[in-house]
Amino acid sequence: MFMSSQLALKNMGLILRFLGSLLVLDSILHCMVQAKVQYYDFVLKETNFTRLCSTKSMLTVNDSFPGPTIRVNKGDTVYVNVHNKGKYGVTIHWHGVKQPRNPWSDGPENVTQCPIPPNTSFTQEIIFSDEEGTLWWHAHSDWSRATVHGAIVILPAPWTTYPFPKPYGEQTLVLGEWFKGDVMAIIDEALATGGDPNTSDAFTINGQPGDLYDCSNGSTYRLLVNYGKTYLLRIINAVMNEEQFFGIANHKLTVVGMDGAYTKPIVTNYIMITPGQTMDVLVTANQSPSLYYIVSTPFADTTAPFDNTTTTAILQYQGKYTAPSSIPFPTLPSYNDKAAADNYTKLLRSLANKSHPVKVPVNITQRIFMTVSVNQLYCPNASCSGPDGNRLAASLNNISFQTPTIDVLQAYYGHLSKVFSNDFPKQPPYFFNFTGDVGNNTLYPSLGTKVLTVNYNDAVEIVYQGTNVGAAENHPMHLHGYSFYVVGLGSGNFNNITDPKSYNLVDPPLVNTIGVPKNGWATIRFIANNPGVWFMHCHLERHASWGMDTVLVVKNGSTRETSIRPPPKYMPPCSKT
Ligand SMILES: *[C@@H]1O[C@H](CO)[C@@H](O)[C@H](O)[C@H]1NC(C)=O
Ligand SMILES: *[C@@H]1O[C@H](CO)[C@@H](O)[C@H](O)[C@H]1NC(C)=O
Ligand SMILES: *[C@@H]1O[C@H](CO)[C@@H](O)[C@H](O)[C@H]1NC(C)=O
Ligand SMILES: *[C@@H]1O[C@H](CO)[C@@H](O)[C@H](O)[C@H]1NC(C)=O
Ligand SMILES: *[C@@H]1O[C@H](CO)[C@@H](O)[C@H](O)[C@H]1NC(C)=O
Ligand SMILES: *[C@@H]1O[C@H](CO)[C@@H](O)[C@H](O)[C@H]1NC(C)=O
Ligand SMILES: *[C@@H]1O[C@H](CO)[C@@H](O)[C@H](O)[C@H]1NC(C)=O
Ligand SMILES: *[C@@H]1O[C@H](CO)[C@@H](O)[C@H](O)[C@H]1NC(C)=O
Ligand SMILES: *[C@@H]1O[C@H](CO)[C@@H](O)[C@H](O)[C@H]1NC(C)=O
Ligand SMILES: *[C@@H]1O[C@H](CO)[C@@H](O)[C@H](O)[C@H]1NC(C)=O
Ligand SMILES: *[C@@H]1O[C@H](CO)[C@@H](O)[C@H](O)[C@H]1NC(C)=O
Ligand SMILES: *[C@@H]1O[C@H](CO)[C@@H](O)[C@H](O)[C@H]1NC(C)=O
Ligand SMILES: [Cu+2]
Repeated sequence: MFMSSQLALKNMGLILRFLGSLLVLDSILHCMVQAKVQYYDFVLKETNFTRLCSTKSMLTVNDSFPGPTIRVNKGDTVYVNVHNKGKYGVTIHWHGVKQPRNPWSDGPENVTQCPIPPNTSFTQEIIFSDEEGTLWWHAHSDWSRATVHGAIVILPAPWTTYPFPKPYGEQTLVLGEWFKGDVMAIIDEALATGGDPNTSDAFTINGQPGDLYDCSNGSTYRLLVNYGKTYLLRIINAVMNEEQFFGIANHKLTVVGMDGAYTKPIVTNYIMITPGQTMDVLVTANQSPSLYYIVSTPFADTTAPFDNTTTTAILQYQGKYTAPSSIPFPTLPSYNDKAAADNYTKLLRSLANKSHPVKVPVNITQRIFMTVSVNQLYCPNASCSGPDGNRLAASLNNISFQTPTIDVLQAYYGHLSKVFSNDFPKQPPYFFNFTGDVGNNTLYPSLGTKVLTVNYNDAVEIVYQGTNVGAAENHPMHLHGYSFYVVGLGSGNFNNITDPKSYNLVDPPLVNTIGVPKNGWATIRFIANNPGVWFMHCHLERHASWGMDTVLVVKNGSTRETSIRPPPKYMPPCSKT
């Protein structure tokens, strides 16, 4: 493939030289490498699946779990016509795709669109720009993303290649979560009682729980490899509520990319990957030909209930050998090993070389300090199932996000009042020892649909401060419409004098989701050069459901090219309530 395209390039060179006197070379070359347009149809419908000895009907795209992969080259545009043949309204989000000027196709329910009603369809235009590597798509309404998700593979642009030797093969590994019950019923029940949602019954790798669960060992996912070859594994964490440690027995992992951008290679025995993140990993099949376990276990540094089970797949060498009496199993950090998780996260760096330059904003024009908390709301007569008969909630800067019934984008673009307010604060209501003995400080948040507005081209810095209010844990914060540089991470309260001195402004990782350490902080920076309405939220689904969300509105610049595009002819309607 690579050889032949190199040859093609050489021949092209000759032809172009020949034509050179007649035509402008530049414009031919431009046409030749012009981005492709692709069309996909996604059919959402209920299908029966059997796992863990029982069968249930669940919503998937084209009867597959995980769903179909979208494969593009960098810079392509894809139209996906989403046909909803399910029972309820759904939306689809293209996670990590920046969608320049085009929030209309981004997807979060009642933020950029209302749900696609059953028996209707909605065509979304997915505009790729500088992303290269692995991203994914998932439903963005209620908890439907548990079963409605799939990979997005972004290959290098034509006639360019990876910043590492071309792997012999590549494979996507989607980490998922299996609930025996109906996921929509589970979140509905939790929101009705105010308590914790039921935990899942298994994790999965490419839809299969693996050898450690009942009725599962016959269908464990197997990754076939040839001795001596190197493979690119595109790992996607599509789990709902738990971060994951991942490793392969006896094999080193070399991390080369994350969230659709390249990283400096990290050689490691394990990775920690949060829901929402993707990691591209090279693995060389250089051990004795045999079978080796590929394992994913939860990282959950919390007192909240979580699924404490382990999913496995098998790395299987091709060829003749005697199968081992027991398959080697990797040693992964224990479920609450915060140090192991933080150590790994701190290793991440942008590739930052000549062909992959880094431009970290330094002259900050918008400074935001944002507390990230799990909270409670009073229930009449202490009648809820949360602590002290309260209802569990969550907040950013002490505001628990209330989802509107008309999408924020439509309201912003059409100047509708009373859908949202513009007063999301740039600081919490007051400062206290956020990560110590917090007492009742900000235990009870206020409610609102408040958005954070910045100007076009603002240099934005956000310090996320994890708090010990409610239940402290690692929070994977995700921003739509952007990738951002993570310039610093630390434990305890952020110190605005000393901590900025340790910022990495040289090669910080460029990501769309960052795990804010439990009772710690993370600082991100980006240039607000994508006008639109962009959701920001914790990617632990129960926290997002409880209100750990807000919306970033980036105003238009002064020209058409720096302004939000006009809406498509059709958007799914919001129901009159
Ligand atoms: C999904 O199914 C529809 C109908 O069978 C088909 O036309 C479409 O190509 C499929 N899409 C993908 C991505 O496989
Ligand atoms: C799906 O599974 C349910 C429960 O096992 C069963 O009643 C139903 O007939 C199945 N539907 C199809 C289309 O197979
Ligand atoms: C969708 O259309 C099918 C077939 O016409 C019909 O049976 C079903 O009730 C419709 N669903 C909804 C929610 O309207
Ligand atoms: C949640 O778990 C409880 C206890 O196992 C069970 O009774 C309940 O039916 C489950 N809820 C749902 C929606 O599956
Ligand atoms: C799965 O496990 C069962 C029970 O331990 C065992 O009898 C069976 O051989 C296993 N099947 C496979 C494919 O490993
Ligand atoms: C989780 O599982 C591990 C290994 O089986 C066990 O050591 C640990 O106690 C469990 N933790 C919780 C909170 O259930
Ligand atoms: C984390 O990194 C520190 C400093 O390099 C090291 O001392 C510690 O052993 C590491 N902890 C784990 C669990 O890897
Ligand atoms: C940042 O601002 C300072 C002072 O206005 C200016 O001298 C410097 O060139 C700016 N740096 C960048 C990278 O824009
Ligand atoms: C979104 O808005 C619709 C009405 O347009 C409403 O039915 C739905 O419940 C809202 N979704 C959420 C999560 O609040
Ligand atoms: C905050 O609380 C922690 C834990 O109790 C304590 O170690 C720390 O000294 C406190 N910090 C301040 C500034 O009081
Ligand atoms: C927190 O507030 C509740 C209700 O106001 C009160 O009963 C409780 O004593 C307070 N706890 C602390 C530690 O202040
Ligand atoms: C620095 O942090 C303190 C609280 O620790 C706060 O009062 C002060 O306003 C902050 N300064 C800036 C410039 O953000
Ligand atoms: Cu969270």
